[in-house]
Parts: sequence; structure tokens; C-alpha cells
Amino acid sequence: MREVNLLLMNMPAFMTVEQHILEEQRRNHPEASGEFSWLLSGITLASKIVAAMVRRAGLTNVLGTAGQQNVQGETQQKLDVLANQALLDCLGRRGNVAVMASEEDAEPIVVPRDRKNGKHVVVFDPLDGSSNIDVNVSVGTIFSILRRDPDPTETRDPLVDVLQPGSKQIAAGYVVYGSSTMLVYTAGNGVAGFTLDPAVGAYIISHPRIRMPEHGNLYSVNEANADTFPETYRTYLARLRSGDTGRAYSSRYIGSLVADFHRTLLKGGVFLYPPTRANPKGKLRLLYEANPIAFLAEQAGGLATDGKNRILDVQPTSLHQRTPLVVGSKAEMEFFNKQEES
Ligand code: AHM
Ligand code: MG
Repeated sequence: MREVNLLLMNMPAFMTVEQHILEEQRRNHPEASGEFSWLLSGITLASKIVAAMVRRAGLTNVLGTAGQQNVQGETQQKLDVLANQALLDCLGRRGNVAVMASEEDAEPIVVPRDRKNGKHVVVFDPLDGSSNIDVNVSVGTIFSILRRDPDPTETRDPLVDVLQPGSKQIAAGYVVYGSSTMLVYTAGNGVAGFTLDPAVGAYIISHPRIRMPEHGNLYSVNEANADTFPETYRTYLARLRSGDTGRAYSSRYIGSLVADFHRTLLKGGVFLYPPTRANPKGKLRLLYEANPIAFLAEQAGGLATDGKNRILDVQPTSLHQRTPLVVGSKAEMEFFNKQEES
């Protein structure tokens, strides 16, 4: 018998995201059926379709608005609509996703074929930061995966499946369409990052075990709103600037949550979207923005709160619920929490 030895053949050890998930399952859930990795490959396929559209956006008449508003009253970009279709289509055909919910759709979407036995719920923001797309700034897809009980009578309100606290997520992640396309994901055993190799069309592991630095020197917030932030936030930012933490800070704000968080994850520091006069409950959405980001942050050694409570403990009451978000390195978050207590 002839054995293939890739090292002897001088081949690089290409670990794709699918291989990585299967290995992780073999280690941590030997009983798993492989359904979960099949589900995730629906997300990676959709993200490759979105990445291809984003890369060619200026050439294909997909820039600009779609001429309608979504349920949040925000103007939908054409690419919001296309990215949403790609995810609904790729996930709806997997066979184990019974319910999906998207930033772009008012109500959860039930997959009739899988309503009875489908084990998973996927909640997503198909194209976050899409108002940036016309100016070629990074955007992203964010997703959160929840378990679901069977629905033998097929009568349960799908909202019941969706409205679970973030602590119930079994996996979460995002794809950032930046100078390269990267998938960052957790299934509760740390965080790993994969870069899309455009030549091969596969996500290859590039960041095997991401840890958020214990502290950073960046803070990230839309400072144009600062006069209308609650006092705790204004004082916190003033104290960061004044050197009270013993460190000097600089500021960075892209206005795309995925890109702002990706930088915070890799470089450390803190990202904030506080309550403002225009958005007294915060602007970001709990289920498909804050929850997946908070799960990733915690899995990488960081923290995430809504200004008072751990994001992952918040019991959602509506699909498009908004929340303030403060997420970042341990040191900056502990400093924020102390400030909040005093
Ligand atoms: P979107 O989901 O409609 O794209 O909006 C969310 C985006 C986030 O990506 C980003 O953090 C935030 O809105 C920026 O808001 P602002 O322009 O108010 O700073
Ligand atoms: Mg969004």
C-alpha cells in the first residue's frame, strides 16, 4: 500500500474551515453527525457569493439603494438585498435549519420542509455596514447559530425559537470583506480565523487561536454623538484620554461594526456604541450584531456588556431589539465596569 505524505510532497498544510470544524467536532463532540459542519458550509458558500459581489460592486450595477426600507426604517442597499437572498438560499437548502431570521426581514423565516425536525436556528445580518459600500470601505456578514427543539405539531411560533439569550449560542462568527476576506468563528472552544484564498476558493486557516490582547491603546466610538451619550460614557472616554489608565490612547472608527470589532479583537482596546439622543436604546441589534460579537469576544478573552449587564445574559423580547454595546479587552472593560459602579 502506498501512503500519501503531504509533508514529503512539500505541500503546505492547508487546513480549510470545513476540516477545522470536523476536527473540532471529533475532539469535543465525537457523537456529532456532521450536520453542523454541513450547516456552516451553507454560510461559507453564501459568504463567497457575497464576497464575489462585493469585489465587483463598482462594475455590476449593484451599488446604491434598492429603493425600499427594511423593517428598521433604514434604506436598503441593493447589496443588502442580494446578500440576504444568498444566505436564505444557501441555508434554506441545508436540511437542518428550520428557522432563519435576518436584519432585512420583519419576521423569522420558517423552512417548511424542516419545520418539524430541523435542529438549528440561524440569525444573521447579511451585510453589516452596507452604507459604507459605495465608498469601498470594509463591510461584513454576522451570524449566530442556536439549537432548537423539534416542533412535532408544526404550530410553534418561530419567534420562540429565535428569542434565546446569547449564552445559548452554539456557534457564531462573521466574515469581513476587507482588503482580504476573512471568516472568524467560534463554536465555544476559542476563536479561529480563516482567510479566503481567492485562487483556490477556500477559507484556509490563518489565525488558529485568536486571543484578544489583555489591553490595547485604541478606543472606537462615533464621537460625533458624544454630547448625547449618558454621563458614564462621557466620563469614561475623558478618563481614557486623560491617561487615568496609565496608558495613552488613540481613536479609530470605521462605522462598520464587523471591521471595528475585527480590529479590536486583534489589536485590543474598546469599541462602544452607547445610547444616544437619536437611539436611546443604542443602535446595534442584540440578536444578530451584539450577541455573536459578544460570544467571540468572550471566547477570545475579552468582555462585552450593554453598559450594565453581560450581553450574553440579556433575554431578548423582540427580533430586532436594539442594545448599547461596549466590547473589548479585559483591562479597558474592567475600567469601564468600575466607572459604571462608581
Ligand atoms: P447596519 O446594520 O444597518 O449596516 O448598521 C449597523 C452599523 C454598524 O456596522 C456600525 O457599527 C454602526 O452602524 C455605525 O453607526 P453610526 O454611523 O451611527 O456610527
Ligand atoms: Mg448591521
